[in-house]
Amino acid sequence: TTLTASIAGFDFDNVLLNAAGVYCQTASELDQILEASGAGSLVTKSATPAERDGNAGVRFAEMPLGSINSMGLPNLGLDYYLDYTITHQDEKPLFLSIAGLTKADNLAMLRDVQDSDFNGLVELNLSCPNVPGKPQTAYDFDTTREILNEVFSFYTKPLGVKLPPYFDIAHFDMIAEILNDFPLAFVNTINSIGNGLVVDPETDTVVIAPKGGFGGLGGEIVKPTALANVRALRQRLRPEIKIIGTGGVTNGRDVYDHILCGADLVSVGTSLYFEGPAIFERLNNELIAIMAEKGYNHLDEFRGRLQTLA
Ligand code: RRO
Repeated sequence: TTLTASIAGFDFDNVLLNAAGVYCQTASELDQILEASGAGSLVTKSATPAERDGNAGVRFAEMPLGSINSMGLPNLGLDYYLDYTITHQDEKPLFLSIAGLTKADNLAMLRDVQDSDFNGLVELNLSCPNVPGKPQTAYDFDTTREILNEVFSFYTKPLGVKLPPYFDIAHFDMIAEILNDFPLAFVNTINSIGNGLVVDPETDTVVIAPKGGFGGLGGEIVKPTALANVRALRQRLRPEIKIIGTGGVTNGRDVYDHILCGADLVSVGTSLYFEGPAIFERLNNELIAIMAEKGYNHLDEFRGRLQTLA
């Protein structure tokens, strides 16, 4: 059995990586994913041009079947993650995530990456739900097209976008029509389900401090939304645009389901937060067991082959 996959000419030993934001803010966390786990790749915490502390107070909490966060983009700044990925890029193909708070910041960071020795993949995060006053960019279709137009006027290295979840068939159609007009290497779907609200029944309070308790939902509870987005985009995007499936992965069957819906790689957020980098080896072993049971030797034998009912 082999678990190999590829995106834009980059070959991965297996499909797993962390979801941006989890276990990827410091070199020590990144090292654990890179050196001491069964992950096929990693993505760095979304970077802004300069270091940020993020939102104040308790900003991550467990909830039934998942997590809620309003981190507010705490990160060590683009240069830190650029240095890390350039240093380690000969070990595995790596993803560098960037999330400017403005279009100008995104373009400036991409110019830096373009001019650097970085030779991996960039994930442009158009879907952070947690910066007060900054809407999730990819819910604004005109702005999304405008940003991609400007990006691809000069950026020539492999690039993908991190998308927010969509909830309407018309929106799947609209975002796919835009994405198909650009030479994207991949899309990553989904970011957290933005602006959920969790109540603590003991205290009658919210569970995180920023934004009055509103935050992005992750974990098991988002799996059906994640699978819908992977499937809907696979049905609409040009085949050259690969898909990273993110959302609701806690076991090997969840990885299998993402691939069945069309994912090329699969990333793990909330469950990685709770279980740590040992989760990657467990997920790979569970996926191999499911494939063995079904007689599959390679992911190509079932990727995208979800059956529908008559
Ligand atoms: O840092 C965050 O609050 C954050 C980001 Br940038 C994101 O893209 N998704 C998320 O759930 N949290």
